[in-house]
This record gives sequence, structure tokens and C-alpha cells, in this order.
Amino acid sequence: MLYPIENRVREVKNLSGIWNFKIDKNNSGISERWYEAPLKDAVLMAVPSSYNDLVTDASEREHVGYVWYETSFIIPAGWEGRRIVIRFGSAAHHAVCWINGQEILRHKGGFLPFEAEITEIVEASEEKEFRLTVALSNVLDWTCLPSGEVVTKEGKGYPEGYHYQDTFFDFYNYSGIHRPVKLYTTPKRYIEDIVITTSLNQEMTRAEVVCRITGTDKIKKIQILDENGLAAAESTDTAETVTLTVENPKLWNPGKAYLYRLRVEGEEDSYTETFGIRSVKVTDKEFLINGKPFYFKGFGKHEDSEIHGRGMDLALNVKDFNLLKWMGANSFRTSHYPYSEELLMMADREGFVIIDEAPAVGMCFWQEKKVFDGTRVNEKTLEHHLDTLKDMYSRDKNHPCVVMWSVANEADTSEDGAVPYFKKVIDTMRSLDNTRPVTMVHTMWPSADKVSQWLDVICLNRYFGWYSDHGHTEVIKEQVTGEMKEWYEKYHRPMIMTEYGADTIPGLHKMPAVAFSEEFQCEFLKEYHKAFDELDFMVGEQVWAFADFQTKQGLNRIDGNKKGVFTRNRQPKMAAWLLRERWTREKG
Ligand code: GCB
Repeated sequence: MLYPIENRVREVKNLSGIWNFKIDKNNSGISERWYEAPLKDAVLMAVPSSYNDLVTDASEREHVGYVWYETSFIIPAGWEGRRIVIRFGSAAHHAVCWINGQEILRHKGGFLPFEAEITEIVEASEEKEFRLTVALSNVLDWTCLPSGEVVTKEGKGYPEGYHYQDTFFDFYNYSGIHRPVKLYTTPKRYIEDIVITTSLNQEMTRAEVVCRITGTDKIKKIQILDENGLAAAESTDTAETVTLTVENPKLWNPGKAYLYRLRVEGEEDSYTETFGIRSVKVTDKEFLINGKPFYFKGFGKHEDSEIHGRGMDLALNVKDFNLLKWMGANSFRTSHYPYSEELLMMADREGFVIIDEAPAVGMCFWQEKKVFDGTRVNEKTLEHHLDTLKDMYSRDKNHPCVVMWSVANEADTSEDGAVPYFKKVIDTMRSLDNTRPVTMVHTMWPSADKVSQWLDVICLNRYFGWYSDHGHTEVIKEQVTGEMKEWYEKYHRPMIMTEYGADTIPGLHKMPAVAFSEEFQCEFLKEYHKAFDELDFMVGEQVWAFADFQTKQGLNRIDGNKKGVFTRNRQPKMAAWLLRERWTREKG
């Protein structure tokens, strides 16, 4: 799947803006065929955004099931004879879309794009307005990623029909059309996809760029352009797969990005894809980018902010990147779902290194309940997981910033049922892409884990001194060291601490430090760092979390998770300076 672009033969119309919106209180809209006529009693809603924090009524914020979106558009006269596609950047979690009452697509999954060709059902005419209706459900069950359960309670003490959406992950189940909705055109014969794979010779003086171009158009010419627009290589080979050679390539490096463009000219269509030339390799103790050891310094993040919820926010992305640079961070993980394409494009340009994570989170009850014994995760979950990996790969494959895939966060990999499940998941990821390492992020302890033999890097989340021995920073160093060594001795893989952090109330100061104070967050992080600095197989540290974020309500969540080094509004806590001091020094 290619990102919609504009050029001589392609146009894009962004439908983002104020749409009509209606909560389907009884979830009866589909059976009552609301899509056949303009929505009645609709209110206004911003697209893209989550709707949850824009409404004023708690029952609307927490509504379980369908909400309806509606807008209208016209097709410009110049689009006559073009192929026309509608594309959603993402919508959480299940979408059904109609144009003038005719169904055009259905999609499951809240974090990746989906599209449908609509050439035959729209026409270019100034007088004709087309009504786009979207029914969007936020229900999560065990066939979804992330998974969830709708809980119903009956009997004494509960109002009739009482139910709510339960989730097993620590972020709010924001819902809505979260990323832009676009109409775009291509010529009738078109370029459907471009897969760019680069490899470098030993001396890094020559790059082979393999381009696989699919679609219905006949390709006439492909060209690699450097940042000055000069051709670095070109070919008129019309085969589906063409290999170009770039002599003395300028490499995409962390913090020092260099981007090439692949311009593909077909008989009718044309598309320009941005890419970078870099190599990624993993040894038993190192993560090498362009042959040099790379140490991940950064965070686990969320797409989350006040008002917008999970809605794409370009200003927020710019602010976050500036804060990351200020701190000397070089990387982040898209915990716990693939972030927007617009954000990855920025990371490509800024030279940020990204661990791209699938939305498989919450598959663990720390052995209180089984997950992989067929009662929860099931065949349909696996099928959807594999489809999601395919879609994630298909969207993100050409981004140089993406250096590793994470197929899941914190699954119970001690269960026997997890073994065939993750074997299939990891194998699928590898068969899609053999140029990037594959990881998954663990909460399991090393002696119990049964799947990491198939991973290239071991990523671990640990909260010693927080969820265990709460408040006791003095145990951290020994516990981190002991456990990291155990993992290393078992698997001999490089390791990244992908989460470590403590909830911190901004402005709460305590001397001596106690939990939740800014001083405590600093002391806590320092103890982890003492351990990291002595372990030669560690290839990174990513603090949990970049900024405070919203979660579901819970006794240990006072208006969300407060482990941010920045507040939700992106103001620094004391720990921001500590990390800046550490990460702007030579080695982390
Ligand atoms: C974790 C999860 C993350 C949570 C974090 C916490 O292990 O991966 O989603 O937010 O712990 O703060 O508890």
C-alpha cells in the first residue's frame, strides 16, 4: 500500500474537518439502515480526533459499540476518467463505510490504513454531492488486537443491561477516526506498490537497491534521485523487479538522515517513494547500524494528548521530536501499536530510530488466568495478528527509520499455547521482511519464557522498585543485573530495556525522596543506569514513558499513567534533565 501523494498524474483531497457525528446509543443503526439517509440529530465532530474527550457526557465517552460519522464531498471535474480511491489513515476499531447508502468497505483494526476504490460509484460533477457515512465500533474481544472483553453484570446492584468494555492494556481505549481520510486519484493503469530493499557491500561504497514494482501500469523508467534532485542511478528495465546500483551512497544514519527518492515512471502513472540506504545487523551482543554499534536511547511513547486523544496531531509530533532531540534521545518504540505514517516520515527525515510495534498487547495475566489455552486467544486472533503484521509491513517497509519489528508487548510466553502461536507470528514477520530484526517485548521472567529462541533481540520491561519492592531503589541495581544476565545466559542475544519507570506527580518534591516525587523518579532511573552501564550485551535503554498519558480508570491511575518524563502537556519533570545529561554525553 502506497501513501497518497500528489504529482503530475495523481491528486489528493483531504476530507479532514468537521463531520456530522452521532452516538448509536442502542447499537441499532445498522439494522435500522441509518446509512440510507442523512444522519438525524447529528452533532459536530472533528476528524481526525478521538471523540471521547470532546463530548461532555460520561455515557457518551464510555459508549460501547457504534458511533456514526458523516460528511459529503464532490468530485472535481478534473478527476473525470481517473481511478478514485478513498483511504482512511486509521479508525478505531471496526469500520463500515457507505457512499450514498452503498457499502464500499469494511475493516477491522484501529491502527493501520485501509482503502477502497470508488471510481464506479462517484462521478465528477459540480452538482453532485456524495454522502460518506461511517459506522465505527470500539468493541474489543479476543479476536481483536488489542484484545478486550465486554463485561455484562446482572442482578442485584446493577442497572438493567449493565455492561462495559474491559481492556487488559494500560492506555485508554480511545475511539474515532484517528488519522486523515483522503480521496486520491491515480490513472486507470496504476502503480500499486513499490518495495525497496537496499544492501551494502562490506566497505559501504556501493549499494544495491532492489525495487519491486507491482500494479497494472507498464513501467518505463525508474530513477534514484539524491537530495539535490540529481540522478544517482536509473534504469529503463521493464521487469517487475529491478536492481539499481548506487556508487558511494550517502547513508541514512541515526541523527544524520539522508534520504533518496525513487521516481517510478509508468506509461500512465508515476510515483515517487522516499527511502534511505542503511544496514541493520545484530550479533550476539550488538545492534549494528551501518556496521557501527548502536545504543537505543529514548522512550516508549503513546499517541496521546489532551482533547485530541489518539487523534493525529502534527503540532504535537513536532513538539515531541524537538523534546527528544533536546534530550539527546535517538530512538523510540511505537508502543503499543503502529503510529501514523506522518510521524514515521518525520522520523525518516530527523534520523530517529524506531522499533515498530504491532498492536498485540494485553495477552498476559501473570499466570492468574491462561491466555493461550484456547479460551481467550484463539485461531481468529492469530489470523488477525498475521493480517496485521502484513498490513504493518506493507505500510512501513520502506521507512529507513524502522530498524526492528516488535510483534507483541508483554504476552505470557510461559504458556505452552504461546509457543506455536508466537512461532507462527515470528515466522510470518520474518517471511515478510528478512532485512530487519524481529523482537517482542517481554514481561516474563527468563526461566519461564519459551519463545525467545526465535527472536533477534530481547526486549524487556521491568519495574523493580515500583511494582515490586515499591519505593526501594536500593534493590534495583542488583535485581536488574541479575535478571539481565539470566536472559543473556539463556539466549545470547543483545538486550534492550524497553520500559523502566516510576509514576511521578509533577511538582511533588520530597527530600529524602519517596515514591511519586520528582526526586524519586530521578533516583529510580539512576539505579537502573548503574546496572546498564556494567552490562556489555545491553544495546539500549528506553524509559517508560516519554509523557504522561490517559488510561482507563483504576485505583493506581489518578487521571492516567504518570510515568512520563514529561507531563501530558509536554512540560519537563526533573528526570528530563537527568536523562538529557546522560544521553548528551558520549555513550548512554
Ligand atoms: C507495562 C506496559 C505499559 C504500562 C506500564 C506501566 O509493562 O507495557 O503499557 O503502561 O507497564 O506503567 O505499568
